[in-house]
Amino acid sequence: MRPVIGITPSITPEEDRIQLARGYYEAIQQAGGMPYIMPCGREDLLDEFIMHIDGLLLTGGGDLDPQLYGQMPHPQVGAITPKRDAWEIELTRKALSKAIPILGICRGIQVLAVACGGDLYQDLLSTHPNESVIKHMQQAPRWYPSHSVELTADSLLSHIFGTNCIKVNSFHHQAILSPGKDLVISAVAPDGVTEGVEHSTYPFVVGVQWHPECMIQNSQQILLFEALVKASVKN
Ligand SMILES: [Mn+2]
Repeated sequence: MRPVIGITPSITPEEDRIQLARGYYEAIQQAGGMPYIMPCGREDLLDEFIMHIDGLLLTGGGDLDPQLYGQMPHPQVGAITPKRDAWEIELTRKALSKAIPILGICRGIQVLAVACGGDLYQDLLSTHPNESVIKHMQQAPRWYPSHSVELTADSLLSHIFGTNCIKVNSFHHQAILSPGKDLVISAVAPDGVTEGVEHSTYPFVVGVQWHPECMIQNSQQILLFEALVKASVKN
């Protein structure tokens, strides 16, 4: 049986629809997993939701409410979705407490950090201390790798990719400021912006700031999904 990978969809600002880019569930299928799209639903059912999944994929989307990490909103913060924020953070904490393998993508790495008590730069161009930040909101096609990322030697990410330097796409105006308890930064852009984290004790809890699901046709990025699925196989 394929391991069941829970996937969190986006919720529209009007909160009347959920939506999910095809790339996420196609990547999970291609990697050998069974995608299970989890509605952003009742928090009192979270314990039951958790029982149905072997792994968790936190997807991209809009900005988190900065109040969740103790900041007032910067003018550059986009539309926020409080119901998704609350549900996804609680889901992440419960998954962590059960050592369920997690892959967080883009917003997902930020959810992971905030769930672990970390915080974010609300807008890289306005608030990052490095004045020469590179372009992290690329205007090239979504599959195109627009900047390099250095992976920490001997990190989980470096083992997954089999190298210490990869090229990735980039669609974010925020990034991790401090990763939170037990999350370690393991991937960094040339300007010092955090692009990847992993948990120091759980076997597979990984976040990436890029969008690997847009790159699986042309690159090694399917390896990330295969690593999640492999970690989610029940022994
Ligand atoms: Mn980037």
